[in-house]
Amino acid sequence: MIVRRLAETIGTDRDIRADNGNWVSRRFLLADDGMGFSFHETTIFAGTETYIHYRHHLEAVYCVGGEGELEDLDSGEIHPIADGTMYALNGHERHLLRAKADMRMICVFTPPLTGREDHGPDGAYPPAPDFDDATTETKQ
Ligand code: 9YT
Repeated sequence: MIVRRLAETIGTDRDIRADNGNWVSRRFLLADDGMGFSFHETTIFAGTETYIHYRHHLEAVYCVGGEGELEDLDSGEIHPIADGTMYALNGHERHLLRAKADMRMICVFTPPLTGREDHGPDGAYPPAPDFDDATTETKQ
């Protein structure tokens, strides 16, 4: 069994701040925990806009605080985000996250992040080389 508390992750290598200052993410579970997914609490800071495109991962996100919007750049749809909203990127959608108030997001990735990733200039993480799963197929 694994038990971790948010306070214990602060200041460790599981506590990641984006280079652009838009978000901070605490990675409770990573690939080497052996769960088959990774599990994060990410805060997207008020007033920021972040471009994201996870070419190699599927992600589900559940907002538990704050307010903002999600723009699906593939469909053009804009979705309000607030406490109680879940979205799942089941099609590697390119998207923008805009926060009006700090948004607390609980996130799950498959394949799991290893912990070394930062968003590249293309808004994606690199592929997970050791994870053999059809869901990792890329969309360029
Ligand atoms: C909201 C969102 O997409 N969070 C992703 C996780 C975070 N960017 C991280 O831990 O790198």
